Amino acid sequence: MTITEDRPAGSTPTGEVGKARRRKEDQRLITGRTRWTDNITLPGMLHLAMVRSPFAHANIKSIDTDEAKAARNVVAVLTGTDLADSQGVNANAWPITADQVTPDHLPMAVDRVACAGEIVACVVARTAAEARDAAELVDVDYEELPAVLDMKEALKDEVLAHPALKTNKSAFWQLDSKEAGTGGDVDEAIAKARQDGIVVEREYRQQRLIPAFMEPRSVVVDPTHEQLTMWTATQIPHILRFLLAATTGVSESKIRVIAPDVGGGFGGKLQTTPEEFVAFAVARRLGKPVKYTETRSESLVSGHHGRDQWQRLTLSAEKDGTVTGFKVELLADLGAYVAIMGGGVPVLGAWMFNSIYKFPAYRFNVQTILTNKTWVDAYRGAGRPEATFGIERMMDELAAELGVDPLEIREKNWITHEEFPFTTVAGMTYDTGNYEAATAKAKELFGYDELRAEQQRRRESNDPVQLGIGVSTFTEMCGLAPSRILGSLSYGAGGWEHASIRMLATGKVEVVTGTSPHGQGHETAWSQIVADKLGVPFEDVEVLHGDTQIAHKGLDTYGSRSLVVGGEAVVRAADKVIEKAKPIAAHLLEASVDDLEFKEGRFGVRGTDKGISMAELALASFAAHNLPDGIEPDLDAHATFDPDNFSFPHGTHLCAVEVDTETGATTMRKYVCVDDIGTIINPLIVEGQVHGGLVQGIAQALWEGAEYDEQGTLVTGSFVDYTLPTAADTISFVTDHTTSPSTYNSLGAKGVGEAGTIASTPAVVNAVVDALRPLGVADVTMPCTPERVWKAIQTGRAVN
Ligand code: MCN
Repeated sequence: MTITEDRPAGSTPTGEVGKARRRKEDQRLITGRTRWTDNITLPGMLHLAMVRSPFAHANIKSIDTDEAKAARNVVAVLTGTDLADSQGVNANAWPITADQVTPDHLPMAVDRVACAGEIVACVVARTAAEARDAAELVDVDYEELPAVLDMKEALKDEVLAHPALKTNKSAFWQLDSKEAGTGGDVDEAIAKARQDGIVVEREYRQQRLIPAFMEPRSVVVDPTHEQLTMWTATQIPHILRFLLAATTGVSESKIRVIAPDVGGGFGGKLQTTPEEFVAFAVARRLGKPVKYTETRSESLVSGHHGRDQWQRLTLSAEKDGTVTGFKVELLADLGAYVAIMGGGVPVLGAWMFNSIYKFPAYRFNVQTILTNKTWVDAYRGAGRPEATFGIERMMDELAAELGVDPLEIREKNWITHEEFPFTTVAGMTYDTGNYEAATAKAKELFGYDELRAEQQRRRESNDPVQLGIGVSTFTEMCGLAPSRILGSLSYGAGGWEHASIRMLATGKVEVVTGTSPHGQGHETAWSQIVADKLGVPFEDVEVLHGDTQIAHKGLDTYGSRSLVVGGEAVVRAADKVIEKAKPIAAHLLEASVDDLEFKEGRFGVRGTDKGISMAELALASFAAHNLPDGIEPDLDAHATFDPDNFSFPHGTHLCAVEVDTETGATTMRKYVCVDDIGTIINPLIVEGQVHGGLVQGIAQALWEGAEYDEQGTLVTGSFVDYTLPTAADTISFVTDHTTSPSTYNSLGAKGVGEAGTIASTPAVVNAVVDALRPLGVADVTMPCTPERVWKAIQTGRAVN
């Protein structure tokens, strides 16, 4: 898409919303003029290093800390036993069923470790290097225990990840359309299709991924004042403060959590981490500030992982391709512990596997499993990429079985634009969308018919380099949000967001948001919203965030929620500012409130040229010597927004790849995506979000994957083995939009932060499989490395 500084038709008079503003935060972020957590230095600050288990499962028989304690500049060496009464319990707060089996997750293990990388001791020294060196001297005597690493093996409960729990099964969760009254009987639909229709059954693997943000996780804790202050590279300062208080007994009012500028998260900083809890406990114990910054290897092994599912999928259809039922059975590996949203992430699939389609019967269930691997939680898209992958692979398989074009099968089954609002077979009501429009635009930009013709030519000439065309449509539920719905999904989670607007005496505006950006550009987008609402210059708006002392209420940033929930809270706070300013304006203009109109930052008296600006009103309110009786000298306003529903962006992605059938190498040829995210606040930010998301989704399809050996050691423990994409690996994307405004917020916006990741993985895998179909290949296991593609060609089946 070509992005211009012009505002689109229909945007507000001051024209900020819709403008491709460069991000105001970027100057400081990319010139190093900011303080990342690791740059923070406090007087007398000590440094922490962690001693981690090399074993996937072991009893800790003894820990000898003498040599480490005697090392140069070491102040303390502490074990889980030493911190037993003060370390808290890490984030087991949100189970998905009342009977979920949940192992206690102590930040530092006491007598047993359940995965490699778990912390067993920590060293506190005057410098980070000395702490790390001394950590090598801690001698831990382990008794190795049998480890269960494969989730299908774990189901048998023969080897237990946590023997005391007596099972590896954590929770079973099901949604059945017949039971819920949202659709028919899926078993009947499948049985009928076996008689006179078609049934497609497949099993897919969603490999384990590792969120790889640019800034490693880092935490500083200062206990030297009455209030404990924690700076941490987190996405969730507010949730973290709540969980620290709830599990350590320290009052919330005595804890201040600051997320300074944070260098990316992608869901990987959406955890309360053991390291944060250990740093908190150690600082309190020693009464001194402490800092811990992880190494990249530590990040890979013990930051949480994402995805990791087996999907058994059964799709039934009539012979003309009309789907009659869809059954989804998932196994989801939680790893060794239930992370904060670990149980909830796969459950999100319940509402997403049916995607943009009007299936008449549906059943989704998931069994979550404990194994002796690193714990799993949200990674960009969380639950929705997995679901989109499953259904979009199945739609392609159905098309292939029926010998029709994959777009035709989708068109036959999707919700048409006249049918909105539409309540799906999973019980979710989508408000707006236009799948036809997005697909038509994508087809045109892609040159679909021409590429199909080229594919045909190559097939006919037995070209060793085959062309594959991959289709993926998607919708997602984002803007994590409606507290009532989230409450039914997991015990305890809410989804509102808070904003305050402070009118300063000079007419400048401070916006305090409960969202906690870590690369998404909220300072810019929120400034655009407020500039338009209050009619003040964009440059006059300052956005404050990520400090629980300043933004005392908030639920932070994840789930592409910030704009549609937090941005709308900002809108509502601005509306309140205007309402508060109105009587003051009427008083100063000697007019009746009813005769005033507010336009482009000024209250005017209808039918006259008399008016007063927001800046003048801010000063008048500050001076306070000429206010109407009973009016407070204060224009500040607060708002909390909890929407009635999620937002449902959608889109159509088309991908062309060239697969060398002699080497198995895949090369991207063309990628087109047309997303519909309702009103766009800042097209430049959105473009960046889409590009980043696409690269992550494509990387899952082609390159990334966490692998363990038989002992439970992460063999992809560095970027040498864990293949992150670089700019050189991708091509120039063609992006565009259609617009179906959301009805669940006044901006009409839908979230975008995860869209690219959700749709791109199946688009690429569908393209790879499409290239190979004439060779008898119907699946390639992700990541589709040259080796796997080559083996699939040789064997005619997906090979791990
Ligand atoms: N936006 C817009 N118009 C829309 C929708 C969004 O202009 N219709 C803008 C918003 O104003 C915001 C940005 O796009 O500046 C993303 O908005 P939103 O979709 O609300 O997503 P969040 O801000 O809540 O960000 C979370 C999302 C998630 S879940 C992951 S994972 C992710 C992502 O954002 N991680 C990121 N994008 C990331 N980008 C960076 N640089 N780093 C990460 O870690």
